[in-house]
Amino acid sequence: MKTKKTEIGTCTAQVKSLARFGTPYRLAFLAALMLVFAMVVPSLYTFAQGPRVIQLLADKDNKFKVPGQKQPVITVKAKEVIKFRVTAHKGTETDPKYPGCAHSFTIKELKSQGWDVCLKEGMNEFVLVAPSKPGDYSIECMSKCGKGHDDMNMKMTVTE
Ligand SMILES: [Cu+2]
Repeated sequence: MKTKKTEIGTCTAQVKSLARFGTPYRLAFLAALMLVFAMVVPSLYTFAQGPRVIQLLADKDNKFKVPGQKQPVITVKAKEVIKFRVTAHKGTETDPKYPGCAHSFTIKELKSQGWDVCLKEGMNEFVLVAPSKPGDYSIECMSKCGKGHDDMNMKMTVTE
């Protein structure tokens, strides 16, 4: 009995000293865990939500339009993943170089990165990644669509 009591006593003392010793580490661990959580949760949330959707109109008067805006200008973040939902309506001409396209959605310097999309009559949905270099870009229609085609463009501002 006597030995057991002593054992328990030693054990309790050990646990106590461990707890005292462990507290700052445990706090640091908890802080680190919270930090990781704070970093992971918003990105998970964004992931679950999917990319931002931008709706546009490539109209029959051969103009790009942003619903609710006077000027067709969009602002995106560098490297942002964007889901475009573009409704296209045919102009007066169709370009044999762009068969089946009412218009095109093109940024000349970013063609190799997918920024050259054929806009078919009706709804067009596609995902693109914004360039990494901030600045102003011009989205143009390259498919000759009739009167106004040469001026068929809109601005995309890329922020950091
Ligand atoms: Cu056009």
